[in-house]
Amino acid sequence: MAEWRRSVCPFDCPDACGMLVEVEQGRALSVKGDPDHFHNRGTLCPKMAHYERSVHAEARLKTPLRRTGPKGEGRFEPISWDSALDEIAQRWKAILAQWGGEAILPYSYAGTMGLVQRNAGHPFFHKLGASRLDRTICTPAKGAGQAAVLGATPAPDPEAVLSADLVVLWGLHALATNLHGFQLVREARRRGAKVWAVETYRTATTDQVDHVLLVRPGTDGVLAAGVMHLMVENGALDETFLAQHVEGFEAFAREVLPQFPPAVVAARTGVDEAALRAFAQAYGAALNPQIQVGGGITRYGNGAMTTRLILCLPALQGAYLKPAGGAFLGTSTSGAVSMQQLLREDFQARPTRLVNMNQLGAALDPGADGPVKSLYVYHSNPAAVAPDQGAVRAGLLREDLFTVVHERFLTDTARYADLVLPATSSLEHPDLYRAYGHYGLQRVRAAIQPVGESRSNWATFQALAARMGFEESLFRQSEEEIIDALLSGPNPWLDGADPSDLAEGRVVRLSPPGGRPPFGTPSGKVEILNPREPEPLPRPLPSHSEGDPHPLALVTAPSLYSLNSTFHEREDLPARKIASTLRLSPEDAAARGIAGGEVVLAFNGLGEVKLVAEVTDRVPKGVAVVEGVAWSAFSKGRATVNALTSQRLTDRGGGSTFYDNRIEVKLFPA
Ligand SMILES: Nc1nc2c(c(=O)[nH]1)N[C@H]1C(S)=C(S)[C@@H](COP(=O)(O)OP(=O)(O)OC[C@H]3O[C@@H](n4cnc5c(=O)[nH]c(N)nc54)[C@H](O)[C@@H]3O)O[C@H]1N2
Ligand SMILES: Nc1nc2c(c(=O)[nH]1)N[C@H]1C(S)=C(S)[C@@H](COP(=O)(O)OP(=O)(O)OC[C@H]3O[C@@H](n4cnc5c(=O)[nH]c(N)nc54)[C@H](O)[C@@H]3O)O[C@H]1N2
Ligand SMILES: [Mo]
Repeated sequence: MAEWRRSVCPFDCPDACGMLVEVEQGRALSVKGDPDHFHNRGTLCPKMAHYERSVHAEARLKTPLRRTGPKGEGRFEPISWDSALDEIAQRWKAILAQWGGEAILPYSYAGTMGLVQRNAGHPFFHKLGASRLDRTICTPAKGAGQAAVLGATPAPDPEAVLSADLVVLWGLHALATNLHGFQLVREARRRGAKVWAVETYRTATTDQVDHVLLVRPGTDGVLAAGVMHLMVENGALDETFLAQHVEGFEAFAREVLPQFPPAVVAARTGVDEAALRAFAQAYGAALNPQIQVGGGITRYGNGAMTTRLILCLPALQGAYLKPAGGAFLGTSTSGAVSMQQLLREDFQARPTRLVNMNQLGAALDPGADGPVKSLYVYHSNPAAVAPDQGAVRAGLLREDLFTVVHERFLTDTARYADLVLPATSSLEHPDLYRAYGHYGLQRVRAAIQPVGESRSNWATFQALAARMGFEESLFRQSEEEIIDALLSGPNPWLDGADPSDLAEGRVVRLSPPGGRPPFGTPSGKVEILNPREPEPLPRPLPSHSEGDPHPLALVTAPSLYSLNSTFHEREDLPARKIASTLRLSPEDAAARGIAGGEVVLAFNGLGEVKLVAEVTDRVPKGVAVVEGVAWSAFSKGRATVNALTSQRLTDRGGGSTFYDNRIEVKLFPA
């Protein structure tokens, strides 16, 4: 008899959807959205609707593996856990003795968002004295820009958007990346809100909005300044709000905005003057607008500054005190669970060096300061998702680098490993989940037995700790005990939550403290002028690639049918085909003699990638688009899209600049 168990989608998406799993004899037969979950209300995205196909995929790793062929080729033999763990401990002890702990580098990101499994390596690597990884591959520039203007001001509830009369999706592919947040936007639209999208090309999201502004990649700061220039000109300002709750508006209006009249803005952004005026008019006149800021604008050399400029718009509008809250950049629930008891920074003898994860290629360079002799990768796939793939893969090829990869599948990264360890999927281990798109917290038990000999991140680090002789009692606690500890003690975020809901795996609503005003900045105001920033007044910055002579801006956007490099194991999803496709405008294709379906070479100073051209007027001239991050195995050539992206960082926050690269394209020589 099958029974239904509660679980959560573990992946890196704002929604953290509640799911029900149909289990029979230790196998997951099917999944469906949990109808009792307040955010996803019974629906799942197309990727997760058949999660059981990923969990029980033929390609799941079932035993530890040792490499038998050259690095990168993917030839391995099965070995036992004991011999894998012994070998790791022996190699690491030798490296510690000869090179010191900093020669060992952990590399992880967000294969699972569960608080225990995601952070399972921290106490271990702190104790080991390994190099620390600065986990900045996603959108820290957005956080830095937000912090500069709003400090720690709590985000509005996601449902606040239902009251809005105008919504702007700014660099947010909500239909793909935040489906259930987008359902709220669609509901607001049904109630009469006008929805605008600011994008670089036409997406499935822009098909469902009222107005689309296509901006030249990386120029949104100029666009925002141009809108504010017109708001000043139109007198569409909330003078009372500006006087009471904003720092630095006069200086901004005097020193920055005059440089951005419509003609200048149209020329730099590619948005024509009439559209710019219509947007400024609509935004200025709205009674209760909300801007949703996505990741798209932040993956540029100017990402933090662009975020600051966009967040000035609701200040001029007075929207920050209106019911929709002015701006939504995701919920901030990091205060909800105190993680120190798991992270254990106190296990470090001293803070070791910090390696920016976007610069893995540089860190693995044999000439780098302080060599990396061993890399331990868990729930991440840097050979595919990290920028400057050529440098990353050259590093992974080093014979003197001892690489261990803990994975569910033989990913591009795992193919370079000396040892591969099989990982559980989220249905096979317990965890605790919070979201970045709603205020829910959910505790999940394992729904099925581990597939094959796979072990969870925590169980693997426990075994490694035992091999390394670490005696701290934390390493002997079970996952369930750690979750109990994380949930114990007084916690105002859990006021009103029923402990039995948590214990039984139902989602509970968190109560985030605070409201506004005052705003969570030192001045208590919205800080257009922030004296603690290197640039106290926001003013548009050029992106890194402005001036790069390669003619096409490469936007490596998210795909509806994958999540970064996850879900490419699934033949039933079109992820593989999409990630191998380069979309070009008819003008750019014609100028190069390229027709749809032809194999092309996209290249720049960093590398070259073989892709299949799709010619479409949904992409404007001067832009090239690849959606998703492919696996080499399902690509035209070995290199995939990140062979074209650079290790350069954002202006603030040390973030990735995946969209800030230029390329040229030519027909692949027959
Ligand atoms: N289906 C699916 N869902 C996902 C993911 C996925 O890969 N697939 N990834 C997950 C992760 S890790 C994250 S961080 C989030 C990110 O999700 P989002 O917040 O949506 O951000 P991005 O994916 O960076 O990009 C959103 C859009 O920004 C556009 N864009 C690029 N450059 C610019 C620009 O200069 N200006 C403007 N206005 N727009 C620009 C892109 O074309 C893209 O459509 O989504 C998560 N959810
Ligand atoms: N070109 C380009 N590159 C990008 C992006 C882009 O937009 N364009 N987006 C970037 C962004 S926003 C992000 S956040 C990063 C994401 O980078 P990653 O976090 O590395 O994301 P994934 O590609 O999803 O790889 C996660 C891996 O974890 C494995 N996994 C899942 N669960 C577990 C588990 O419990 N234990 C273990 N050990 N493994 C597990 C999965 O099988 C999968 O291979 O990629 C970045 N790369
Ligand atoms: Mo991300």
